[in-house]
Amino acid sequence: MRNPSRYIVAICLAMMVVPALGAGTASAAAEPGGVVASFKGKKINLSRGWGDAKLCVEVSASDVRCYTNDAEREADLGPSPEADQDAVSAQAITDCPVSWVCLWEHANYSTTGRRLQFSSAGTKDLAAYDFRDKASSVANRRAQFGATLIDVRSAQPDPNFLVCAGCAYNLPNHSYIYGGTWNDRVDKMTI
Ligand SMILES: [Ca+2]
Repeated sequence: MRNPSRYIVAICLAMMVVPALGAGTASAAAEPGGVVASFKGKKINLSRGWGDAKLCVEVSASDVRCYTNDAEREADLGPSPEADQDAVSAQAITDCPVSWVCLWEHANYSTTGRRLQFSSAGTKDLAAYDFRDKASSVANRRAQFGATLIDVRSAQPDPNFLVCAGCAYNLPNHSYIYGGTWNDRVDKMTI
């Protein structure tokens, strides 16, 4: 018969290895309580604040990068194809590159606040990006596929706001079903 103590040691080692593997295969951007992004060569948990970052980009579900301005973004990700920038009127909407969906912290697509941009499909929990109840303008610069803004309500249906393909909205100008406007209400976004 095998040495029982050696057998127990093997089981303990296996139990130690399994959680380590689980952590290693988790999405690089997903962390309990927030999304982890790269910024100036470091990792920051966006749910705890953006620091000096003004712009965060979900390059993929596991690759979120932040910058202090658009010039840094273009230096890293390449210039944005802006051939159709005249298709949307207000000038700062075009800060959101074609084929992306962007949320701004302030109204009028203002560059004075933060901007968060996505392209990969899925439901984005904005709390994980420190953007829950903070979005004031939105642009969907994709040629097709709408985006849906969601305000999560307990014990009531969650109100939705559809952002059609190619559309942009200043959320303080859009009334909310239970009163007030959609300004600073969005909790999640599905794209
Ligand atoms: Ca909300």
